[in-house]
Amino acid sequence: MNNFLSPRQYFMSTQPYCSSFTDPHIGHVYTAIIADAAARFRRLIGYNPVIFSTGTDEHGLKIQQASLLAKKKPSLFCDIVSASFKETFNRCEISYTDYVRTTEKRHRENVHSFWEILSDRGYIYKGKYEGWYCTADEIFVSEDLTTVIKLPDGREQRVSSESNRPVEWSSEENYLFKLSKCREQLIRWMENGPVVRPQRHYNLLKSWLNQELFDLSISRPSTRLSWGIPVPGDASHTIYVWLDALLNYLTVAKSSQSGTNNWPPSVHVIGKDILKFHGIYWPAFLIAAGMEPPKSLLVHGHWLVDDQKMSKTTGNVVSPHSCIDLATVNGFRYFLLHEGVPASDGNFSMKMMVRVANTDLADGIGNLVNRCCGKNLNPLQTRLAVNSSSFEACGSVGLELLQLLQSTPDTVHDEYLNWNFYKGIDNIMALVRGANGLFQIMEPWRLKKEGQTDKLNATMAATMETARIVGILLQPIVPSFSERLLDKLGVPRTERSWEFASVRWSTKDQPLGEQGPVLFPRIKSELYQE
Ligand code: ME8
Repeated sequence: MNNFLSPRQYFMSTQPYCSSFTDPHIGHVYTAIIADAAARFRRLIGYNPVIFSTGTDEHGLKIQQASLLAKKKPSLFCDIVSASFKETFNRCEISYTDYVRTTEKRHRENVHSFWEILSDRGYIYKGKYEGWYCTADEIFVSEDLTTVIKLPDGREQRVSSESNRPVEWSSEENYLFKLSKCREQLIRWMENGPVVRPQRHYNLLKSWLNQELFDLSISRPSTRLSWGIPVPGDASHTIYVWLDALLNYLTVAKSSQSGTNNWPPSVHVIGKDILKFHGIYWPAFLIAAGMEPPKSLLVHGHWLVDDQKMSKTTGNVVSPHSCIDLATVNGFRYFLLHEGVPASDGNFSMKMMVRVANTDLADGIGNLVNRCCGKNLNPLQTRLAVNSSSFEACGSVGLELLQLLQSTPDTVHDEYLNWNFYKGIDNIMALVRGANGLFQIMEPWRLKKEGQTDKLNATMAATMETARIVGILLQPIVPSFSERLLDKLGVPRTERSWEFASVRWSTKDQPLGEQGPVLFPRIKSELYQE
């Protein structure tokens, strides 16, 4: 095992979510679930503290317009939306340590002091900005990155080529940030190591940095944008929403126990569409302020739904709540982390989620635990002491399982560390298949009937040891499912950290915990059966 950070502290964040959507969709919670799995894993391997922040990004023209449409004051609109995001994250068992809202006082103060630092260091000047602005993306877009499309009603509309969202012409006096001055230092930051993962996003960032960087408008006249943080000393201008939003990470660091001693963050977890903001603007702002840029970025792909992009117009936006109602939070998290591959887009379907959860959680792990803990084969309700002869007595399948148990925790450790949760899960499921296979071959129900107690006990001990290790390894993926699994097995809470995820010879049987309801009842939904 190799731990890659010293001192053992970890600061990670998801981007704050944009409050113009009233309710989060599965794409929004995906970032938080990836970050949560990573944070929980770091805690299991002993990082302390793990600062894990998320929150809502609440300013900007997009939100100003959305609240107008909802006939609500922006502050009330944001209160409602932010509460909805927070509640959803809680339901998804996101173990954040700070939930930051960009409308908070601590954030406003941080933005003001950062602006003043940039200004004192000569990175801000006033100038005329003319160009296309995309409100949906909250970004100025140069003309060559726009295209004109024909709308269904025959009208023409200029859109951003990257996002396909409408742009409008704007010509105004703004404060500008000297982004052009930061290019060399950004390149040096990039060359410092694998700061951006996966590789394809690193390459993309490098290709952007090979081109000229233009100065960036960082304010809008408050006559156009009133919902935001005013420029210090010039209330006629409001600070550009991305500068405001990105600074949330610093707000969190400043308000955490050891303050900016935690700086820079270990990783920001973001979706692929906001790479430019986190990979160019954000490190540039920090470099300009004389601060260190983040140590790394983890960029994930997007979820399509039944092979289509999620959109309100198509009406295929999937709510995390409907997924949790159907498959529980564990089925939902398991599916996203099992099917999601950071380097590419994933395809979501309720049917697939039901199939994967039923196969792995109900039939695979649930079945294993039922067999081990059921009164039929385990009348004394104990977790039997395990030693090498438990595996030897089960013949070559037993020895194969032992070998797998000895190598899997390290493999899973490395896969989790490299953000390959799906590969980690595959390795864990190989253990589950191994233990269920052992049951099939050893036929403990037959051993019991024939009075072959030694072999029966060996089978039970080997499979329960596998279930214990599976429970520990799965904690970052499906925390409450693993907790119940380990409770059933009677694993003390003090013995659930990563160091306990290895075969532990013992001489003493342990009592099982309360059995209670089955671990993961099969999802029986006619609508989603294949
Ligand atoms: O970008 N699949 O907020 P946001 C996976 N407030 N992820 C998706 C997705 C999908 N289909 N759709 C969106 C913002 N996302 C800003 C961030 S940071 C200082 C400010 C992801 O609510 C998207 O990639 O528009 C992004 O990472 C996150 O959801 C929030 O998007």
